[in-house]
Amino acid sequence: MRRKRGKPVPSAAVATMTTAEAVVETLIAHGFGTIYALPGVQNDLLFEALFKASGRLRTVHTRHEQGASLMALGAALASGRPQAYAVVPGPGLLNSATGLLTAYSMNAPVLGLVGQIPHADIGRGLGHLHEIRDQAGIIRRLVDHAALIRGPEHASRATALAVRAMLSGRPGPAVLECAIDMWGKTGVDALQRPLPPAVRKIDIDAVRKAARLLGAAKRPMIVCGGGAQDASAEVTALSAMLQAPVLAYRRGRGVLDSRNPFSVTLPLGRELWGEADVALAVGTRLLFQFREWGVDRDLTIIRIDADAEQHERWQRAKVALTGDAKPILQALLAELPGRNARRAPRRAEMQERQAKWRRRLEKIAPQIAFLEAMRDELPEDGIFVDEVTQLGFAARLAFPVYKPRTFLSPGYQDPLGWGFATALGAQDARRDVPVLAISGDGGFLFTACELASAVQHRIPLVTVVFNDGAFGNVRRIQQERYGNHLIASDLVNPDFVAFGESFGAAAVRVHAPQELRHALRRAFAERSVPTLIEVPVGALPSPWEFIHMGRVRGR
Ligand SMILES: Cc1ncc(C[n+]2csc(CCOP(=O)(O)OP(=O)(O)O)c2C)c(N)n1
Ligand SMILES: [Mg+2]
Repeated sequence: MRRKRGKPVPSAAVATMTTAEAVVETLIAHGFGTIYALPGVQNDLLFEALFKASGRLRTVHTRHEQGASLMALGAALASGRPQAYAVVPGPGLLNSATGLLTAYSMNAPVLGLVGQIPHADIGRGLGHLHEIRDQAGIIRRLVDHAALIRGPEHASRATALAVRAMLSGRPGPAVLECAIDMWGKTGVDALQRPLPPAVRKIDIDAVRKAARLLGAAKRPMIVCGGGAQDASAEVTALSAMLQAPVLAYRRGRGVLDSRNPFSVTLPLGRELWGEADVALAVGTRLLFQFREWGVDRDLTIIRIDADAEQHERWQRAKVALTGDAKPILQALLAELPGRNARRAPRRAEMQERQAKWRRRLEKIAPQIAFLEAMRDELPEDGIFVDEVTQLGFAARLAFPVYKPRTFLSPGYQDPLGWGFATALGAQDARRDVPVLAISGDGGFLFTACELASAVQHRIPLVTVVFNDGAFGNVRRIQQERYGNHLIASDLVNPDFVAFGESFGAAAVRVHAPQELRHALRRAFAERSVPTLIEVPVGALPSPWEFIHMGRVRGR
């Protein structure tokens, strides 16, 4: 008799399995191919299980737990698949917290396996190694789904439930805790097959209403966030049908190819927001729009979001569709043709307006010249990972992105150090395409210890460090707003070339965009070891006037 999908599968082999082995087998059954991890005594038996399964599940160890969680995040973002990491409790968990927090803000499916003190002593405050008060409580503040593995019979199902939770509704990270004396216990009764994620039925009446509103709109516009990354074809078709510009700033870049003149980023996007009569928001918080640009009665907002609660934040949308963007947009595309007004082509207008903003962005020409060199050398499907640095701010505005999931920019967390470590995970998960990370001298050293992991695990990431000898962004603010009261913003740096070479990476220093071009060409052709390229720069012109531009509606 065939078992129904989702039912536990008992087998004779599981009887001798440990809790750890059940977790590992369940991860493998869910398609996990790698775990990013840093060992310690609480998890010794988990690593013993990973050792035995090493032909089927790779363990990539890092030098700091922040590296482990960020690498898992980068792998999840680049592959579009859930990824896992494992760390010890207490400091291990806290060291990994930036990655978890960023995964939460980016709705990325990252599973943390976190050790615990002896099961019976949890909560007793006895002072076990790495004990932390109310670890479960701390975890519950960081993720929506968390569980303590209570015994071998619970391990496989707990793992499957965590993976399902990560992929249901608004995706996001999850954590499983397991005590030092629980990993090795036997008594597994069955392995849990993957449980299908919860899928919402599409509200077809709401889709028809959205189609009517969009079809009648005079100046429709689409705004994409990270939730639109898997709906590129649909957004592209809808943009053409409606002659609607598609705005993406960070997480939504690449959904509509930048070579399409309807693909816009911030300054032009804000201008178009001020003119739009109907806006379709796809998987975005609409943060700039609500917080800075304004809304009014002349603008009808239609939202598609995986999270029903998102519709209630700021103000309720006229039409609120909850679920995955792709099938909802497919339904919308099917409903629209009969309702769509005849539309004059806007291509020439969009080309002209793009050209006007390109000229205005010449204010940040030094950054743009470096971005052009990087874009020209990075293949079309190569992945660019930004960072909170001058070149990162410019990239969010002006780096052309051709494909979904090829521009990784953290959401609202913007944690320094994310770039290098996250890019390592992206490059590890997507060995088939080159990955390019950029950092400032400040951000790079947050996670630079992972150069050792890059060399050890042969991850051929190319990293460009723009070195201005400062927390440049902070320094500029101190100069411009606080009467040049410079404090805690100057940096004494290592020799980055010697630093990179000492790890066994290829390292080079270049000064001009043209030199950067050649260095990148060599690095992408070689790809046998990680490459570090240092670019010494002076103070760069401020991009902020193109980012925080103020209200355009609802004055
Ligand atoms: C974890 C974290 N701590 C502090 C900050 C605040 N911060 C934002 S930009 C910045 C300076 C960045 O310096 P650098 O990486 O050298 O880039 P630059 O601005 O010089 O190009 C700081 C300290 C942050 N974003 N993240
Ligand atoms: Mg700097």
